[in-house]
Amino acid sequence: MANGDSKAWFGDEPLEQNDPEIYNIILKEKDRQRRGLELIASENFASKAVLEALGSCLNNKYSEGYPGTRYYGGTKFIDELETLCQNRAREAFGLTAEKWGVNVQPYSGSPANFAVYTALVEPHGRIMGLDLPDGGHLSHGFMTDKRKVSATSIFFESMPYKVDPQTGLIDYEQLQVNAKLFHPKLIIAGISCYSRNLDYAKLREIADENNALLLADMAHVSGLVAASLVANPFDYCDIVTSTTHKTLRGPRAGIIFFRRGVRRTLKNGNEEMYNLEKPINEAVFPGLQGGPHNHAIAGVAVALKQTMDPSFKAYGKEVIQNARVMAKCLMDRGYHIVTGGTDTHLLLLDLRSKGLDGNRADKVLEEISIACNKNTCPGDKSALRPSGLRFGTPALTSRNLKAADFEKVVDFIDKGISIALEIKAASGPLLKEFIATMESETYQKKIATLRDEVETFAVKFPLPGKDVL
Ligand code: DSN
Repeated sequence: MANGDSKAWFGDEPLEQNDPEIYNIILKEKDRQRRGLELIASENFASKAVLEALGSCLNNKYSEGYPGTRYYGGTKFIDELETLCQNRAREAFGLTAEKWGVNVQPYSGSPANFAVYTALVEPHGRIMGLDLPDGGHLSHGFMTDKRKVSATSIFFESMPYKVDPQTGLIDYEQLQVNAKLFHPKLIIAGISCYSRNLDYAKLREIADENNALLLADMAHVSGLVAASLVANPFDYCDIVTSTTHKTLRGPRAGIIFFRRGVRRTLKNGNEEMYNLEKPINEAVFPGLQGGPHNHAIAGVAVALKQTMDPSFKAYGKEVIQNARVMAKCLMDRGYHIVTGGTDTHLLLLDLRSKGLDGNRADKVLEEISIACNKNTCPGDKSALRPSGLRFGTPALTSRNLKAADFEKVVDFIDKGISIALEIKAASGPLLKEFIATMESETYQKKIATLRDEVETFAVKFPLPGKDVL
């Protein structure tokens, strides 16, 4: 705040003057996003309209409770906002209020999942999700033989299911056998790194055999579900959670859909009704959260409206096509893609056949301004020594890169991996030795030349929302 400027006390100074340190960090990050190629499968660029909603006065308002039943005054417009967001959420996924309720208050995907477990599974009750090294998500109950890593595995008993190490495809048969022994209360159909459609019908069958609930965590693919381009979890699942910032292209937030009405008809002819709404709403608030983030809810509502525009379906189609182009181009260059391709926005490159690993490849790609993440591949023994790289196309497709541009992106990746292989051959066996060699003058020169090429290419594609800080 400027000395002696009484106006500053009212918070009217722009960020640039009020806090140049933070302002400059934001500018540097924005420049990094502009110059680089963002291939992290869970990231995207939210639109200007979403960013404006996020930066609005809605940030200021507390509104603990739900529309019509708040614990604070002044919530007339917040009620209007949250109700509109709920209705748009149902509309975006083709759902009716008769069959589906929705909670738009979760702060993000992990809290949304934890709220569902808290609501529906008793403490130390049993759940089954895809194991993290096999492409599942931390919040689905990850633990190792040494440590319960995710709080989900501390407060609930988690038995994972796996992919077949040969094909990389989910081993539904083994899950079916294990479920009969483990008797889970809840089965989770969700992924963080699995490039194929989930077989929700099979998962429903397994859940029914065990009288278990079926939760889909569609975080990665929710935009593609809204665009009707991948398998639809709503056809089979009791509960569906999602983040809103991945393929959905909204702000960072979470959402929970839950079924209403008749669950099933019992043998005696009576109908069993779903009882999900009250426990889930109470688990979110007051169970786990306080006031909803109303600026985020506004951003979610804006993003949901955008998904209903025909242009969003076109965007989703390109996201998938671009991922397929990347997978094909990489395979044409002799790389191994787990499962042999993709049905979605992401692909998993297994570097074992090239004699490289995710840690080393990821380090060099970051140096050449390509952001992706190291990832375990089927059969990997440790999440700390992953063999692969996960790539996703939602962010760059939002920057309007087309199929031919993704061929160029693969060319950059291939060149980066070649440099990583050279560095590996010239360095000792430890990662720190690899990094020391990478930082030597010889390799820094090569890296700088390639980084210039990547950045010259990337800046040709404007960032959505570029006018918002
Ligand atoms: N971190 C996200 C991902 O990369 O899949 C999920 O939370």
